Formats: sequence, structure tokens, C-alpha cells
Amino acid sequence: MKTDPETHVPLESFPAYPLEEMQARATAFHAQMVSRRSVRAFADTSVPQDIIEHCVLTAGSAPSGANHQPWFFACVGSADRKREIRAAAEAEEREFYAGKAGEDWLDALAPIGTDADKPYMEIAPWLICIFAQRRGGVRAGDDNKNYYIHESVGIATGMLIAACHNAGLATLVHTPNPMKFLNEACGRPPTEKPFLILVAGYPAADAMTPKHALIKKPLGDIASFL
Ligand code: IYR
Repeated sequence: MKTDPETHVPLESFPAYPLEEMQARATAFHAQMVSRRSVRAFADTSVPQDIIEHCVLTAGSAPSGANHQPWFFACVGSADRKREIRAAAEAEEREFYAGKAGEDWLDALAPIGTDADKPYMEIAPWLICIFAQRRGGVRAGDDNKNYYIHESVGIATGMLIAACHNAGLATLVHTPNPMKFLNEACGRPPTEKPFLILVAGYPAADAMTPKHALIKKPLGDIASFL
């Protein structure tokens, strides 16, 4: 590993906690994150843009292949654009639920209760449309090959979801398929591939959550310690 002073600086800002504090922080963060739910009924209450900006900045701090940060977050708050995106998404979803999905997929979704109607896409204050950039670089305008694009954008999206939850915002990952319409709706170039739409806002007062979503695998089923 080369750490030339020309290209590297000392790692200075890493927080050091006593062991008990680390244990308390790890436990507290878990407690905070397990209360996250995917929400499908949103209130129409507005959320100030600066909260979304800070959540996106957190996402943008994610690790990425060669630090090329191959993501773009088009944060849609305008009613007209949300309406346009909802209409295009519902058109895809109608085909999906009418049979394109196939029987097994529809069976897997039955406990969640989803269907082609997505009113929350207009009701929620923000649709964060996430794009993956095939080409780019460490600075805007660079045109190099990007690496580990899906891994990088997936990690950033996870951090965005955690940041929203931490800020007190409910979210829903929404993935109409195909999502080509998002490029035009968000004014993004064809070299960017729509990754997913993150709906963000407050839950509706009468929001319900499927029991199915409360089943979380215990540690022994998701991890081994070797
Ligand atoms: N995109 C559809 C279908 C859907 C697919 C999966 I996998 C889900 O976990 C939930 C929904 C929709 O949003 O209804």
C-alpha cells in the first residue's frame, strides 16, 4: 500500500469511543433502525428541502468503486412532475399485476397487499429518483468508466434510507419496471440508468404495515462467526 504524502493525508477525524460506549451505540442504533418500516400510505405534509439535502449528502458519502460516486439523486417535489411519474409508474405496474410478473412473483407479494395503484407517489412530498451512472469519475463532468456501479449505488441507497429514518422520514423503495420514463421526467441523460425511486415523507395517520414485513430473521440465520 503506497501512502505518499503527495497523495495521502493522515486519518484524523475517526471517532474513538471507549468499549462500553461502542456497545451502547451499536445497541442503540440497532434499536433505532429496527423501527424502520416500508410505508405505503403517506401524509401530504411537506418536508423542508434542507432535510432531504442532508440525507442525500449522507448517501453521497458512501464508499464507491474508485470513489467515482456513480449516482445521481433527482429529488422531485413538484406536484406536476410527481403526477407525471406516478402515471408512468402505474402504467408499468398495471402490466406487471395483470400477468407480466408471473404467478410465483404475485404469490410472493400477496402477503404485502400491493397493487398497481400508487397514490402515495403524488401524496408524499418527495420522490427521490436514483440514477446509476455508467460513466463518470471523481469530479462532475469526468467521462471515465465507472466500476461496481450497482454495488456502489446500492450502498448509497441503503445509507439514504438510514439517513431518512434517522431524520424522522418514512420511505418506500419503489421499482416500476422498466423505468426508462424516469430519464425524461427528471431530465437525466440516457447514459444514466434509473436505479429506483425512494418515496419519502411522513406516514399517513392511518398507515398500515403488513405482518409479513415484521418477520425478521434472527442473527443465527443471517450471520456466522468463524
Ligand atoms: N414494483 C411493484 C411490485 C413489487 C415488487 C416487489 I419484489 C416488492 O417487494 C413490492 C412490490 C410494486 O411496487 O407494486
